[in-house]
Amino acid sequence: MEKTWRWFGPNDKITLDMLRQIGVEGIVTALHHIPNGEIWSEEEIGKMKALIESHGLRWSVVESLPVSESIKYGGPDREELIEKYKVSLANLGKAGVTTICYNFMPVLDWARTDLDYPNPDGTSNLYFNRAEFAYFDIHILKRPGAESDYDSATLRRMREEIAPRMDADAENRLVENIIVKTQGFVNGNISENDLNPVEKFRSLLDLYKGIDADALRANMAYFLRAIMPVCREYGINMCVHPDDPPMPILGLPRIVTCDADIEAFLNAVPDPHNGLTFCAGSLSAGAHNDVVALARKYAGRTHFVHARICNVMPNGDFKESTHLDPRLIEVVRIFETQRPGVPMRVDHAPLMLGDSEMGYNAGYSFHGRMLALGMVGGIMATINSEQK
Ligand code: DNO
Repeated sequence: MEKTWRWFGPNDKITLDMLRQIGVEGIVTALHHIPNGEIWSEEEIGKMKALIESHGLRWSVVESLPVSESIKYGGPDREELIEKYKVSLANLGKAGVTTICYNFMPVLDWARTDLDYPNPDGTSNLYFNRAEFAYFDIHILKRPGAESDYDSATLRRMREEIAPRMDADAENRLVENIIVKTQGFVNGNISENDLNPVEKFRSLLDLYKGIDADALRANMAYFLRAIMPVCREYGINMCVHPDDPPMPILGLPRIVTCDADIEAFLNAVPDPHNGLTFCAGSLSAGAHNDVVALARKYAGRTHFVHARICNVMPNGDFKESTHLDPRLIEVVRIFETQRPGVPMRVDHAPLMLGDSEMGYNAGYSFHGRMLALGMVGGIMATINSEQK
């Protein structure tokens, strides 16, 4: 696989020179300064490409070319937004940047309740606490009917363990973690400058009233069918990121969560340019998924790999595991042998050795990711030497 790294552009505290030193070959990035829904011009794409190449690297993957909410829920301006998306794709294609990661998650991209969960060795990890998430949904967001979306054990844990330790500060932290800090830097809907993120979030949820999983699926297929001619013309591979976590949340449908979902969107638009980002971490955050079996099944339609993995607890909480987890070793083996050149990046590695003082984006530490890339690189080298 090609060793890539998600770099957030010239404002990223991690520089391209640093990345060259640690064996990164390709860059995964986006034009983060262009608002969602606006065209990525040839000029802006050219500038980014030249900057990356001037450091001896290549622009391997766009993550993400964001799909506007209105395309997802089928709003009145969706045709116009799809046309703009097609122009951006064509401009990327002309520049030879042809692997495009996107997601089709309504309103909220990835979700975690804790960005700094302490490990016994002094490092810390991302963590998803199901009962804290229920508290956010029921008591902070106050979503009508939210309670019926949680099992009784989670509700009991929420009442007995979470509610007693919630004060205004703890509630703010939860809001920050779930809808602010994890969203802005991935061009999500809420940014650090929003004065009332919860209110804004409620109005975004309202846009999806009446949109169930089937309607969302139909909108995804509509979008994919509309862009496929451009993808064929320029050799562009679209690769949708699985939903993280892989299950419906906050009353919103999620449609890239499991084997049946993946099969459904691939079959709905059966074109090799319609593919998957195999994020082993997102898929493994659902106890229903056998991530190794999924890698085996979908390697042929995978255009981009996210190497990380989660452990799900019996209560539904999940936490990122080590990049040396045996399941991840198998996933790496599958892609390294079947799709040797496919771009791969690590993420969601621990905060360690001063990472937490650096103010890096959540999940995107430097030391933690460098160690993880070293681990995955070591697995790849071992697999290659065994094959000789
Ligand atoms: C989080 C990421 C996601 C992902 C986007 C792709 O760390 O995995 O933000 O990049 O959903 O569109």
